Amino acid sequence: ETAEQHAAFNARIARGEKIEPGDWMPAEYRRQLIRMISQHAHSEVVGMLPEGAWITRAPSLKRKTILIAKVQDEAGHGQYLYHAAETLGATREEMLDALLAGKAKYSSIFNYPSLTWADVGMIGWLVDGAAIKNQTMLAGCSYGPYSRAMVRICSEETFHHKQGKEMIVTYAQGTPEQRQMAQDALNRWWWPSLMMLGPHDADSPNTGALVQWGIKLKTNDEVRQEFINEHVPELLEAGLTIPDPDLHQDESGNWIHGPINWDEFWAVVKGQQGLNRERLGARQQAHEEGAWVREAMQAYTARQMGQAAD
Ligand code: FAQ
Repeated sequence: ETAEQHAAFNARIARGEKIEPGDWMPAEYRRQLIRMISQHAHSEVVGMLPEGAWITRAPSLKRKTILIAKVQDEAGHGQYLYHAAETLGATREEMLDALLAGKAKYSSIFNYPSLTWADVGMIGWLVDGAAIKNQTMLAGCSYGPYSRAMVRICSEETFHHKQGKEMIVTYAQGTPEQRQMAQDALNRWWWPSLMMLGPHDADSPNTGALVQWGIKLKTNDEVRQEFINEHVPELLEAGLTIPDPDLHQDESGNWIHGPINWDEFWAVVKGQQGLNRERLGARQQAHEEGAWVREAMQAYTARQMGQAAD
């Protein structure tokens, strides 16, 4: 890598140009993108598990069809993202191996259990809400395939967000048991949703390089502030109590949260706390049970190629 190549690359970023798969890019830009996009893909796929667990127990046919569509969307998001990472030279096999071996990260949020039906609504409202804030920003990122995947994913997640909010607002105005269920779900998902947007900027080793290269257009704390400012008034309006005694609005209108338990965050990321083992076990089982599909596809491709050669 020469200084001239770096200068030309930085100039492209500064002009707001998209970097495309065949273009020259610094090895570190490629490495950072593969890291982020593959983690993101794994998150979408593992993210099917907490909600998928409730498909058979949905309270009505309407809610069940919505949930099936949502979980299926997450699988599709995983597909776009694995493809985006493949454009950078990562293979599907090495990414999946890294996930199943417990070497790859996926979002901390999916190591929390979904204990009641209200969790499905709360995941839609808060987790998709946080994901949309982060991904609307990433839709403007400098790497073309990732930014375009984000545009489509965000529009689908806007539907996920709305169905979750509609569900929770309905329960928050329902029977005392429903109100309690919605509040309990908020109590358990509020802090993990704040953590999901990553460590504070001062403790975020990757943010500097990512911002410099136009991969992240905002820092973790900036995105978290946007998420809080949008969601706090809506949750309060729904009649729910946010489980943070220190939460207050400052003079500029920002909602300021109390201290986040980062020890819990890191324990969950490292699999020392939460459902990491169960999540990876479920993925391992799905991978093994899908072996016949992969074999059938390979046999089909081999036969097609054989016919083409005839
Ligand atoms: N969980 O230096 P930073 C979704 C790691 S999709 C686990 O700040 P960065 C859709 C980080 O990897 C949700 N690990 O990192 C859905 C790094 O470790 P490394 C996923 C985390 O990359 C909804 C270390 O900490 N979205 O929810 C987490 O600059 C509903 C230091 O951190 C994406 O992946 C975490 N939460 O910023 C599906 C979006 N946070 O790799 C189903 C793309 C940080 O150096 C149902 N990713 N770490 O070993 C990003 O925007 C960024 O990667 C951040 C982290 C913002 C997540």
